[in-house]
Amino acid sequence: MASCGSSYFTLLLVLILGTGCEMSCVDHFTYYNSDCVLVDPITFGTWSEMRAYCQSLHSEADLITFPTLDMFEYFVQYLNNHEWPNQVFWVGGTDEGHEGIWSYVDGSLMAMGAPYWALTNCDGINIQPDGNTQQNCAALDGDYYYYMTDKECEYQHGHPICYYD
Ligand SMILES: [Ca+2]
Ligand SMILES: [Ca+2]
Repeated sequence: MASCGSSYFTLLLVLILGTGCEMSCVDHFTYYNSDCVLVDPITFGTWSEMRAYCQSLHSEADLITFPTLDMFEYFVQYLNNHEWPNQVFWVGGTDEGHEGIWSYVDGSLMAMGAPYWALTNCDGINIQPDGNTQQNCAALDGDYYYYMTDKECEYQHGHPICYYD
């Protein structure tokens, strides 16, 4: 008969293994909280191409969305902490077809203004998005310290941040 100690140990082991199973991410994805994320600085293309790329990797994957400020700030800091040259990473947000109303690919509205969107100049007045109908896709742009910008959806050198939960 098992002692209290070994029962406790077995329970602990089950909990750990159980959590491990829930948290397994497909290839190349890593954990963010209990979800799976892939920041890919190698693959690049237009917003639509990179969205399709994410969707091809896992049935529930899509370009990343930021339901919380904590999550947004985590990824801004993550990108700024890398020593790669300034790059553009696509976010799953757009105002295509409904100019000025920015929504995520899951249908939720994007938060506007600071601290999400980048300042265009140092004057602290002009803030992204600033591209009107010319720029309808959201990105984290190294030229703006990886804060949010609107870019031309057809810009061909955006990298994907894929995400699923
Ligand atoms: Ca626009
Ligand atoms: Ca812009």
